[in-house]
Amino acid sequence: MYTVGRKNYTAVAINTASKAGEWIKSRCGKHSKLKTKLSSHDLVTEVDKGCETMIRNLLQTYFPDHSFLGEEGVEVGPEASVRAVDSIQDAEYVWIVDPIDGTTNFVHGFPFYSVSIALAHHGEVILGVVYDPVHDEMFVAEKGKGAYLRGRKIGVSKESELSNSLIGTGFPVQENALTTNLKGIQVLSSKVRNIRTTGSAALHLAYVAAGRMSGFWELELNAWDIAAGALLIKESGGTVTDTKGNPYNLCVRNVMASNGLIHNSLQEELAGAHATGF
Ligand code: 2AM
Ligand code: CA
Ligand code: CA
Ligand code: CA
Repeated sequence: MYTVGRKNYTAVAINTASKAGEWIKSRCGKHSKLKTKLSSHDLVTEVDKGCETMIRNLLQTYFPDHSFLGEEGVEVGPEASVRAVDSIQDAEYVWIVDPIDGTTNFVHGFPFYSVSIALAHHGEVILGVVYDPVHDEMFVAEKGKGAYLRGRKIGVSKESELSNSLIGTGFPVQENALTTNLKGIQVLSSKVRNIRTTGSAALHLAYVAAGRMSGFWELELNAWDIAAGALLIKESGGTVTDTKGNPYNLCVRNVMASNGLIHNSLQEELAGAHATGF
């Protein structure tokens, strides 16, 4: 358990994710107010907002001095997201929260979404929790202490060949990024065993950490989609970078994560797809 002084950050994060997850599961398919953000592909419900408020209130009860960055508290659009992440880079402690990662699935009653809660210390993620309430899977990582699922240590896959690798990605909402990613999918699909896209980036990262997939990449994500999952990847023995291979930090939007063994191959194939007009 990650403890500083007498404060047990990990226990609070797990309890908070658990409560939030139970609540969103009970509301799945029953939301009332559906709104769109940037386009009809980008949805938000009152449950996203209510869940974020619940998480924020719980965390602030325990840690009133900590900063908070949650998806629903940030103006819509990439520029505002980048500004919001910039503004918390230097905070001593900041909780980075996605109340529902996979809102489209949640809205459609497709049982695959998660709560993502990370704690960063001076810009470095030190705690990450991704909770899938449908399957009751709580993925937990603490800096330097490994990654766990239901109390058991998890590790990345040992696959070293792209051709034997199951890989995850997503369909970005922004048109340019979508066009780019479709080229990446086209190039990769003949090189890997198969590609999955589940609609929750945080769960994709958790699945790579648990060895259920060997790699994942996605474009134009935000810090709240990636932060907890990035620590899960590191602590399970994997590698997390941007799609150019630069080390992960909170500003990374084009993310690439893997078991480490296929990282270079994955990056080279994606770079090749870029070169052909990505
Ligand atoms: P969300 O469900 O929290 O919105 C699916 O490919 C991933 O893309 C999910 O993590 C999803 O998060 C995210 N996503 C959905 N709409 C997005 C948008 N407009 N910009 C960036 N990411 C988005
Ligand atoms: Ca969203
Ligand atoms: Ca998200
Ligand atoms: Ca969300």
